[in-house]
Amino acid sequence: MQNLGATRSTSKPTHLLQTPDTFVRTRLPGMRDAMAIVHASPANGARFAQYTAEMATTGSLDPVPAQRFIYVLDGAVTVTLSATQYALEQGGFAYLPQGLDHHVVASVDSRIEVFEKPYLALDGLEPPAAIFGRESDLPSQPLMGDTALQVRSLLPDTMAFDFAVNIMEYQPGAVLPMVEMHVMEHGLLMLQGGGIYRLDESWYPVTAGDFIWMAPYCPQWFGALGKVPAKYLIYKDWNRNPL
Ligand code: UGY
Ligand code: MN
Repeated sequence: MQNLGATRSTSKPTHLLQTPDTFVRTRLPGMRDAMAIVHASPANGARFAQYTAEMATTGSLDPVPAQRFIYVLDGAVTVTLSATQYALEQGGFAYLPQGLDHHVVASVDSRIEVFEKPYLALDGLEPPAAIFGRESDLPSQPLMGDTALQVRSLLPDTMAFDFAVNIMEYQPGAVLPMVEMHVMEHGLLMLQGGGIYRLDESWYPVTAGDFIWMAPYCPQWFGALGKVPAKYLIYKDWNRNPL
């Protein structure tokens, strides 16, 4: 049917909902045979960058002057650090510290979620080293005692990290136990299922493939709907002085 100009996507000062029908691809410096859908960046008020990189087989990403976290959505990539290669498949992830020379190369046609943020050093703390892992190898914890809402932290919970990337999984009908309002900002990609996201004074139906950015202090709440668990990948800045 002809496009009639309707979409669930919306851009507000406190939040952004970006649905796949509005995705526009762009090339970024250091990308070969790959395109980016940039979801969040300083252009919309975020203090980090988040994009989905769609990579053809042998397509690659060069390092950027920031920390980088990647999560494999589909396909498989190899991360090369000087002499060592790390293979990541769906659900695999890597934390790559700022200044670490590395290359990300797609072994097959792949989609990866990329987060980039300038590192905020803390006096007396060694910056973190590179980390490679797999979502399925990590334990999950119930959120505030609710076993129907499980949180998996992909990065260690230490002050050396100035951001976190977590996976939150809600059984159908599970809800965030409170409306949150906090200093941290979020970048969120719906991986599976769906539900209703409250952002500020609006309630949005959301589903797998949608992206949400939440500014600091944006009131937020989620309730899972449907027959499969709802699952999202969520970034937040933290562990640093708010001044
Ligand atoms: O970590 C968080 O702040 C998380 N509970 N927020 C959210 O799911 N919107
Ligand atoms: Mn939150």
